Amino acid sequence: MNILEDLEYRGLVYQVTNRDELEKKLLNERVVLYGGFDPTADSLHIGNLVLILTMRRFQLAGHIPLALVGGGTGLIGDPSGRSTERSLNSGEIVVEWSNRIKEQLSRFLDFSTERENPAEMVNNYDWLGSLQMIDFLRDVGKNFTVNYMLAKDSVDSRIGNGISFTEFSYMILQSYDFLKLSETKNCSLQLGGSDQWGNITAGLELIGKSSKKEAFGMTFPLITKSDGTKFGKTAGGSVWLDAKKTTPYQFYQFWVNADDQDVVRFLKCFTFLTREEISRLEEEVKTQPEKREAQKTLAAEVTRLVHGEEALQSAINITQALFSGNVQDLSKEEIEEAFKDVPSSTLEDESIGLVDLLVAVGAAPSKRQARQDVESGAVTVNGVKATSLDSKGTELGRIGGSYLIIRRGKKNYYLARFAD
Ligand code: 629
Repeated sequence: MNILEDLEYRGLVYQVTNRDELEKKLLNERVVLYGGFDPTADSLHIGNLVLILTMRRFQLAGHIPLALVGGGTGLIGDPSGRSTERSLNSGEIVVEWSNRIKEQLSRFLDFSTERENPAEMVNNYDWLGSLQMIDFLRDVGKNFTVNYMLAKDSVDSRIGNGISFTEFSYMILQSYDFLKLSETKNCSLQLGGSDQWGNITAGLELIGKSSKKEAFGMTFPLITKSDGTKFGKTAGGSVWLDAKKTTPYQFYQFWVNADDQDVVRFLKCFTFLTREEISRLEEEVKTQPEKREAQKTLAAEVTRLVHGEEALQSAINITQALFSGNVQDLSKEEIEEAFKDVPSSTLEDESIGLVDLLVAVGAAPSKRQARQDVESGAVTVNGVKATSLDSKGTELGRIGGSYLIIRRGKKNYYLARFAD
């Protein structure tokens, strides 16, 4: 199966210019393609992952991906897909975030110059940062009519709320990037999510007018969830690729919780499993959904890709310990990883009694409620059901040397840490 057919099978082709021409080119040549990432945060998140993995698919098929970090465009702000103006970040922040994003991107593509098609990293600050205003308006701006720009969705949808001249100009900068990469790196294809279609086609327009180079654009659909909630968000916020912001355990949990309605679609676009493996898992969802084999496979594959084998094993280990209640076996690091976003408090008094402890960690709003919860058998401490109202902190044991894991009901966890 050729790369374009594979992407179509995976549901990764939404819009594409000149599909059949592009297919021929991809079959006959090593194509240089690019996708861009603006440093709008200190980490990439799973919303960026489809683009990264799609670029990797192209590299595996023999083509050359250029990962563009928007050190220049990150100073301006893409209005695409947003209903309000962004606030500007300082130059120092954008440089710092660009560096972190470069580091993250470097893990997903192969930059080794040993191979025939090494990936390459570029930063558009390198050419946008030194642009001269008069030159820019004469040489680049003249190729766009305001009429054309106003008709773009990213601008049109903001006419009501307002859009600054800064964000209005963004599409010209992204277009200029495409032209630059076409001229300097022989890049002939830009990829992005469907929110990028306007910027990508503006670039094709500019290339068409200022050079005679052949160029294509392609988008994938933005990932949706069948229940209508926004993909990539959890109660704790975005799902980040940085293990310090979203721990591998949290990351694994995000995927393991995928709905039966969504899991096959996610397997197709977030893993490198073959059609056969995906069909088999699809069958499992139909015949034995309670086993959640497709979800477990999805979670394992994506967690391994992003965090590596060791972090995956520890995420699985934590998942099993919490499921079986054998939390005593967890290490200090695993507790910190598992409970990063659960309410936690540091206690000074080691001899605090259970009832006060439950109030102190926020597991109960009052002592009365705390007593009632213990008496009804709703509370476990370190995996063991609490029975005695007057157990002391010293008698409850410690995990990893300093932690008490408190659970109220099935799912409410609290963490108490004794000061050392
Ligand atoms: C300069 C900047 C370019 C080409 C692209 C860009 C970035 C682009 C953008 N992309 C999103 C981002 O940076 O804003 N203007 O977070 C994001 N992208 C991945 C997908 C996307 C898109 O990184 O394209 O559609 C999310 O799925 O929103 O010369």
